[in-house]
Amino acid sequence: MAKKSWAEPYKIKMVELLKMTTKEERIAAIKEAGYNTFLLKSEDVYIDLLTDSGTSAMSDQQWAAMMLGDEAYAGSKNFYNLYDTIQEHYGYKYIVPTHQGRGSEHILSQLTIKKGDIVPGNMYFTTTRLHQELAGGEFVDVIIDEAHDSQNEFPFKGNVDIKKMEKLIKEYGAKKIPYVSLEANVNMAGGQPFSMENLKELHALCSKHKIPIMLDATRCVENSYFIQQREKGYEKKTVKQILKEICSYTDGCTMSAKKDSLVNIGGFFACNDEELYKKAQNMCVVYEGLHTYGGMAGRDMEALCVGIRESVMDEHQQARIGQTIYLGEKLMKAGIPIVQPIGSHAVFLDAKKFLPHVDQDEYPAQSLAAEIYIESGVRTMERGNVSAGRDPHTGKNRRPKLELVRLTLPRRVYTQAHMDVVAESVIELFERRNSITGLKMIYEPEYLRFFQAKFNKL
Ligand code: PM9
Repeated sequence: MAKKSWAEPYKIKMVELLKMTTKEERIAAIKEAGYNTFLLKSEDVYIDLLTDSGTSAMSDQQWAAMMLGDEAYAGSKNFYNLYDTIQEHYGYKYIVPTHQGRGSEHILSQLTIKKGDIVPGNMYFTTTRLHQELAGGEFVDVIIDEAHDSQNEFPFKGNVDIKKMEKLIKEYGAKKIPYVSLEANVNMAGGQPFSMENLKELHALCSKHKIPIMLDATRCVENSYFIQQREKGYEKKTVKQILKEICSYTDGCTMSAKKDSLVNIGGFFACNDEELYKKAQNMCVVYEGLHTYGGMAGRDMEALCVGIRESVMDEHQQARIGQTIYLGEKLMKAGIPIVQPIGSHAVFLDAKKFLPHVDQDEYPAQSLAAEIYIESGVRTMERGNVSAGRDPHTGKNRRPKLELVRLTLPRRVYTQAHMDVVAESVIELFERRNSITGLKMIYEPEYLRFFQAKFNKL
């Protein structure tokens, strides 16, 4: 049977004009930016696939909600609405708003991790691991091995390897493990989900050893959609039901609402433990803002309430992930090496396979992202050796197995025609890949170097 087409469950009411640049202008712009796409000016970008973070198009309902902002310093009605909305959709008892995801990671890490602790997780995320390390912990990767292989087609590459977890508990003891850091739709693995079955197994193991599971819920709605599509027994459940079930097997979460929740800024920390909640509220007033706004304006909180409701609509996820799959399949058909299966928020190019002649310490993914920009004005993001940073013990580059360039799709922003242009540009570049050289890092900041590092062409 022929595949059934889908279309976006919305129509466009307002547009933002894009600037087209010449190749010469782009060569000058990326050189000025030290071959780091984070340092480009956005007005010099044609199609911006840097990130899906804070880049969503809000709906008319969200814009209308912005007008309902109650900008009181304390006790804004938008806060109480947000509290109820998060409880309804995510199910946690206690909620502390934060300005964005890393604000909640900071709170969680500082409150729960002691020096010498071990924090197991299903692959690292840049800001998450940094906050764990700054609090004195050491992140240990317990994701299944399949996740480190870009060509492995296992449908739940975000799963935790339960054997690795058991071994870790045996080796260090449960007391040294403040929590398991469980990310939904694992970003650095290519936007790969965990299964409900795996989560239930992890929950059983962690309950036995009294180790909390703290969910990185940033893209958990997208993970829920994949469970609906791929896991037996969930075909008839709604995304909303699946999301709530996931959260019920966890003890709390950190959240960057800038992704799933369709807002340009915001986040929250949530948990079921009253003592932890009270401490988190107190940390919030030191680093984020009062515990009834946490760095968000009242209007931001109101737009977030609507965004959460829209994010769990099945048809929204079908279109959102459908667009990613559309782009991914186009690239695959042309023989471009991408991470399999195609993830939710992005298509990831395998830079090791795209540029096999460039050594990993010459940053193939960074170089490829710069070349894509030069070729087409499309901005993408490096997710490889630069993002992984240095091993704190040896000081050497971590050289992760996955050396990727992320073509990240903002939600509800670009059309299928934009995706066609992106695919054609990458395909053209692939044809002249042998002419692409590596890079030398000439400036390296201490933390999260990928944001601000600068490079020269080799
Ligand atoms: N993710 C992304 O582009 C923002 C820039 S890169 C740090 O993918 C997860 C899974 C994320 C994430 C941000 C954060 C931090 C936590 N977990 O950016 O602080 O993907 O809101 O969230 C980015 P904030």
